[in-house]
Amino acid sequence: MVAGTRLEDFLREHTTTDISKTLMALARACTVIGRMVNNAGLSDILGVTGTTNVQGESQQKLDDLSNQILMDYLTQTEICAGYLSEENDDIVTLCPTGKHIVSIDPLDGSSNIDVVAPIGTIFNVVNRLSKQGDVTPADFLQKGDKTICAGYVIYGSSTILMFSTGNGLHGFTLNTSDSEFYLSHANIRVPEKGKIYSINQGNIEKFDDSIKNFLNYCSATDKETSRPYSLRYIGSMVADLHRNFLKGGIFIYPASKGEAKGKLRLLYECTPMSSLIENAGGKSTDGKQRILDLQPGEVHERSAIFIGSKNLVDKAESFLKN
Ligand code: P6P
Repeated sequence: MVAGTRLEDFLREHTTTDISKTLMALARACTVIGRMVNNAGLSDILGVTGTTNVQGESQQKLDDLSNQILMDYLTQTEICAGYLSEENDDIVTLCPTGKHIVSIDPLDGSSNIDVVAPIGTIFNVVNRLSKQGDVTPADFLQKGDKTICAGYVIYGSSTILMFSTGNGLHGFTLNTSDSEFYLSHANIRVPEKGKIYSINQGNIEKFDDSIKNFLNYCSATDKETSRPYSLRYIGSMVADLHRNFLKGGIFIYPASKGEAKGKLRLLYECTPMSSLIENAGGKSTDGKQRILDLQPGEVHERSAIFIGSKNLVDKAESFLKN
């Protein structure tokens, strides 16, 4: 793998034509979204549309626009049969004769748009189970192990596409002068011994005692294990996980009082990130089970998540068992 390889050339060499078409459509859609995000402050698209999504969250105008752009680009591939999005109440059939099922969070962390914190698009691709015609819920309710391609695009100080098709985790950086993505991070391996923990500490009173005990472990002084670890939490899953992928660490969004299965969505947040972390040598569970082994029951289902460096996920789980 040669640094600087153009995305389209990399995909031609390392994956199938169908996955290449779906990934290129996602990359081109996210290039358009990235430009909108970078210019959000300049045009009257900040603020809310006055509508709310299935999560009951006020929809930022960029959420809506990003969702529509992704559907348009994926429809043009004629490969993408079905589409599930945090911004749509129900599943959508895009191409009745297509093969791929795409689950997406079009603009994760969008509440950070106005404060210019990094945000991103998260996606997961599986093959449809139904033969053709309208997609069915069963096409989407597949275990994460069936993922054929997962990834995200982070819109930050640079725009980076990170993805895996099952053979390692690779990062491509957008060259804004020619709008092409170039290989910048080949075969990423998440450091096994992380020293960063990411969690919304403000919710500590809602956490189970075992989580509180693990947080005390992270903040205790112990030279041998390089503690205290550093608490880093941006409140944007893509940004927190991108840092932890590169530097090591653990991201936790646990179940808590009032959020029985945590906040994050299984099919288009937890599953794609878990597929990526495992392809980079890390680990991801719901505290008990491997995320990619979970059987989804409904498309907007939530899951607790403990994801990152293997040693830290193992350590966190050891507290949960006590
Ligand atoms: P909290 C953003 O709204 C998001 O879905 C993730 O990107 C992020 O990790 C999480 O929610 C933050 O949630 O409850 O800590 O604000």
